[in-house]
Amino acid sequence: MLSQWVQSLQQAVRDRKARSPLTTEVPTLTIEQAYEIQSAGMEIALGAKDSLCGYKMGLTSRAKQRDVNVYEPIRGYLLSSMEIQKGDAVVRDRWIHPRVEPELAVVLKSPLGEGATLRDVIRSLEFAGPALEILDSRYENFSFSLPDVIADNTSAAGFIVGRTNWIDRLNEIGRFGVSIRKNGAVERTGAPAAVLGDPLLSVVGLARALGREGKRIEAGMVVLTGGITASIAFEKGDLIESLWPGEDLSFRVV
Ligand code: 0L1
Ligand code: MG
Repeated sequence: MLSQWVQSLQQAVRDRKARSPLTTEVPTLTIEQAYEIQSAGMEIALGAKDSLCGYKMGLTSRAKQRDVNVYEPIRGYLLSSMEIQKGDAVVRDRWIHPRVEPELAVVLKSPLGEGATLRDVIRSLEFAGPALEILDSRYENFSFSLPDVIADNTSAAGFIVGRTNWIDRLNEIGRFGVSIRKNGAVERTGAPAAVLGDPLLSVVGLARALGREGKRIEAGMVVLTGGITASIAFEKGDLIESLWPGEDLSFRVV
């Protein structure tokens, strides 16, 4: 019964054409059903030879929650096909109406799941550094309710991870400033502490949520901890720059 909604969201990705929120047709859609739709979408991608390379948390900062008027942290999956290498051009026409936001990315050296604690996350850290997430809601005008955005894999579309590793500066990471410029003008500023007060708590929440489903964050997977600021729309020709301590993570849109 849910499969038609899975197909419809996949179709929106393929056609690069936004649709109305699922809840306009299924007002009773539950959070559990929305995660089922998300998982079924992932299985289709994996069956089409893509691979799971990590997970993302979303709506973990007030700035992001206000941006889309949804006030609940959510989680989604990251596919290898979504990763863009630093320095590569970003092709606007891959997506419907893309936006970008700064995030702290984390990679663990040992798996974490059910019952994970902040101390476990700190002990397991291999990498904590700058990243950009590209979002592309499959809904018109990025307008959706909580079950809609969960079913749509939390608008996941792309991501770029930087090279700077801050694991020796864990006490400071929350206060690291990031600014995002579009075509030279500063559009957003923020700091990772905007994410739940400590973005590593986002990793704890993700590990526990996956654990409840018998899954884990595997070693080597990328975890995006959630947007620090509201996202910014971009178009062909734009230059997006994110300035972090020790690294500029930027791209030109072609
Ligand atoms: O932080 C996030 O990645 C939230 C994604 C879902 C909402 C949106 O499309 O901005
Ligand atoms: Mg995000």
